[in-house]
Amino acid sequence: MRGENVTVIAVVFGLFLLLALTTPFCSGANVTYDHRALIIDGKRRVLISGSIHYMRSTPEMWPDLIQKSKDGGLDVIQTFFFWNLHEPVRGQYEFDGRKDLVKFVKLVAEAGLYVHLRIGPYACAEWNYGQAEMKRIITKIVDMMKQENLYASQGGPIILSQIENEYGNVESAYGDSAKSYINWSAQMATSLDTGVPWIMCQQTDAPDPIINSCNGFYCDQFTPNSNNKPKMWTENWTGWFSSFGDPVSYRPVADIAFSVARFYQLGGTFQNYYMYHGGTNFGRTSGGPFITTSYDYDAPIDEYGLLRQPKWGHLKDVHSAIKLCEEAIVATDPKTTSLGSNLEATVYKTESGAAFLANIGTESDVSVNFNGHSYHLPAWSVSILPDCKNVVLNTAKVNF
Ligand SMILES: *[C@@H]1O[C@H](CO)[C@@H](O)[C@H](O)[C@H]1NC(C)=O
Ligand SMILES: *[C@@H]1O[C@H](CO)[C@@H](O)[C@H](O)[C@H]1NC(C)=O
Ligand SMILES: CC(=O)N[C@H]1CO[C@H](CO)[C@@H](O)[C@@H]1O
Repeated sequence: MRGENVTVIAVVFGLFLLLALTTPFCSGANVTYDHRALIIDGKRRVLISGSIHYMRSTPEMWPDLIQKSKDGGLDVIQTFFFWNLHEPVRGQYEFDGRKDLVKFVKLVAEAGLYVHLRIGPYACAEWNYGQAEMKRIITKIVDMMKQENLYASQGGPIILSQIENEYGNVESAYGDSAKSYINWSAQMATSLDTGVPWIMCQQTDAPDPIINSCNGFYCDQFTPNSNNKPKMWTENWTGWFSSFGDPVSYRPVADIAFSVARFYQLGGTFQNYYMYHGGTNFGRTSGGPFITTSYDYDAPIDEYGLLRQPKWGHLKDVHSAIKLCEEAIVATDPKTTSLGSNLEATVYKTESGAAFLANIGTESDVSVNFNGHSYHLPAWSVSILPDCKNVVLNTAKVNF
């Protein structure tokens, strides 16, 4: 009798253990990549991402900001992890209120979006913190995400991580030691076994399997350092931060729309707005010198969480148009031909097909012939033709 009970308990316990161990993996997503795109559960994806730094808004604002991002056509929310915010004194960690990274990531998951977590730990400023400390904090944050099952491989929303940040911009100053540092960072990150790809941005020598990605106002001419890696754009600047004494920066939506359409036209499959919501530098967190407390960035969602029109709305339309081309974009490499001076036609030749017509001249509007039809292309604009024939959107025509 006793023996039987013990057996039953052991069997039940064993079943639970088996469930607990296997469930996250059964429900998890398999994120890999190839030459064309990130691959989620066997399917290449065209993804549109936007930056929201959790601590630059209040937790009360998060659900609304995330929903507005989803409504605006985003698939992914990207955020940095800010080390000095969470560990003001060595070994004393703070993850409450605006610092509640886990809560933020979970809210993004609840909205059905993915997360790109740029752990760094370097976010921006010209130094790094030494490798022992770096390994300690990266491991801590990765473990924290794993414990909450937040990686896609565990059923969570995180499909990408980032190690380091724009180190390539300063690398030449450090010679060979820079190379070994980058090799070490790549190995250390990969060894943490997150089950999702890592990227390094602005790092042309990022070692395999780390994907090197582009930051900038335009990234259409960028190519990754291996034919096995997809073309990814981690920071497309929607505006710029503000400094006391300088004019506030604005970037017209037609120009952002042009840069985004050009990126997908020329083979890109992942693009991120930096920022989609800029927010506020609370307390004494604004960087120097003379950066303002507003981190509005002229972003599609303004500092207060309100939609900035026509920016938000026009980009939403651009996202819908690009998504109509998704199947063609991920299926094949683009073929671009010249239609005249400053005029480029790109075709993704598949059964359905998709085409992009660009006028990269800044002076005049032009009429072009493509596949026997005539199209009007305003200066500095891209037309998107998901069926290779009908224009669903031209980036210069802002209908708001
Ligand atoms: C994950 O996907 C890749 C390619 O898409 C495939 O080769 C691999 O077998 C998959 N792994 C699992 C565990 O399903
Ligand atoms: C870094 O790794 C690459 C291969 O990934 C190797 O060719 C190179 O020699 C390494 N450099 C240093 C300084 O360790
Ligand atoms: C990193 C990068 O691509 N930076 C570029 C961003 O855009 C400005 C203005 O077009 C360029 O000057 C930078 O080189």
